[in-house]
Amino acid sequence: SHFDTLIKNALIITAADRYHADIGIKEGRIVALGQGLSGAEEVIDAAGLWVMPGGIDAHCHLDQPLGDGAVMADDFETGTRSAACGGTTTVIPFAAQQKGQSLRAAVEDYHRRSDGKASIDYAFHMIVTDPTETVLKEELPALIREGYSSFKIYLTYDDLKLNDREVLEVLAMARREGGMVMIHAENADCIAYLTELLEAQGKTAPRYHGEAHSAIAEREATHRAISLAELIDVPILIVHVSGPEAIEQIRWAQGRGLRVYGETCPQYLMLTAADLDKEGFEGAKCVCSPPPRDPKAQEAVWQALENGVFQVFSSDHAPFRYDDPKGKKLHGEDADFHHIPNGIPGLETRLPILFSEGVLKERIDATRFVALTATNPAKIYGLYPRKGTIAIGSDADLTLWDPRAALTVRNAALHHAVDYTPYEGLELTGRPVLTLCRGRVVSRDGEPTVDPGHGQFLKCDKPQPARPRGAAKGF
Ligand code: DUC
Ligand code: ZN
Ligand code: ZN
Ligand code: ZN
Repeated sequence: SHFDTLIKNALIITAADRYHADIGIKEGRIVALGQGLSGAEEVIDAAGLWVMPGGIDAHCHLDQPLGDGAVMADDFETGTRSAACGGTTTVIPFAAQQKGQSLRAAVEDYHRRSDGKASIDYAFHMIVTDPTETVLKEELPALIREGYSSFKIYLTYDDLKLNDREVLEVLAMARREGGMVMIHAENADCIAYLTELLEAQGKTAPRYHGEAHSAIAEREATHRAISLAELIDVPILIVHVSGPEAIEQIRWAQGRGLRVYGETCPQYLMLTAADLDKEGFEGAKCVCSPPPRDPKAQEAVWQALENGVFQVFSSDHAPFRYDDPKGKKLHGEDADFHHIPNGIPGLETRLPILFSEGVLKERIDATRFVALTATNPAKIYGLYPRKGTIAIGSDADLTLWDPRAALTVRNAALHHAVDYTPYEGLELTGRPVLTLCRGRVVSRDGEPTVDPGHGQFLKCDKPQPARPRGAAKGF
């Protein structure tokens, strides 16, 4: 027959439009949008459901070996399965360079880790920690052209951070080659100073992580990243923005016409510093960097989602088990806060949280939900229009939402390998009931339906949003 799969009676919502139509799928792609379509092997009735582009989680960590002995619970199998059950059809985790390692070796390592294991499609951002002459002149330019067109750099963490001169060199290379630079913006010396001060006062509980990672340190590094990027005339994206201080810097830059993009994550909407201050060591379950702040910061993050300061909403899934000497309890339950691995899980809860708390509570509209969770990340990371929209010729990556279904978050019902969720007991409305990746159903009613290996590696184009503003300046 005409189509492999036909989705009937859909309320289609994209970043731009909302309309009723049927969706015809053949060989993994959308080949028809129209009313009264017929003739398919399989017909899915979407009456009463909202059909949106499958989510793109453009910031998550899977199977990353870490310096200090902590190990990640999720690999590409459990991580992508969990993402699929939460309505996501593409993830962009990291291929992290270790100091002294060639970037090429890092990328090959992550291909070995992911080959044949993913349920949904994936690309990689590189993490550049050692910008040697070879990396800047040869490896990065070649890899950017080969489909690894974005990478992250850090302004903090001893084993990851770049100094300002290195940042400038990296930005100049990105400008020449058309790569998208993601920046973790926190001031390393401020954090080290505050950490030592707190420790000297015996303030070592998880809650002090929040004080050491001051919003002022985040604001300063955000401003510095913006200034360095302006000097070079190259776009950047500030990742995991936690509150109003950094938001103001990004809005200021955008107001001056700079191509500065921003990303935030569910934890900055749903958690506060009070969650780091729970009984005993429980606060460790919410230790991430930057840390969750206060209710006023949550409100500022909502506003920046609503008014367009942020383009991207990602999970920053960083999977460390709680009850595990190689996880959050790496150095024991009475360990100083600064020995607790930074990061929390969230691949499967990202979309349901924003759908329930954002769309259904009318803080953002449904088209902005799609823009933040699929279309913008596809554009910013060079996957559009193959990914991130519902259009003829695009991959049939679709999430069917029941906007009336109730969903209580329970770790026991999630599919990651982490032994907790920071959102245990959270009551949400709306849930993804069917998720298709290239036309294949990858999850149904929150359960996986596909074997590992369905997911394909995606090469990313040089993103249009990474283009500099001005004419070439001879960098
Ligand atoms: N940065 C991340 O991108 N993820 C987890 C922790 C961190 O600091
Ligand atoms: Zn980071
Ligand atoms: Zn991260
Ligand atoms: Zn210490």
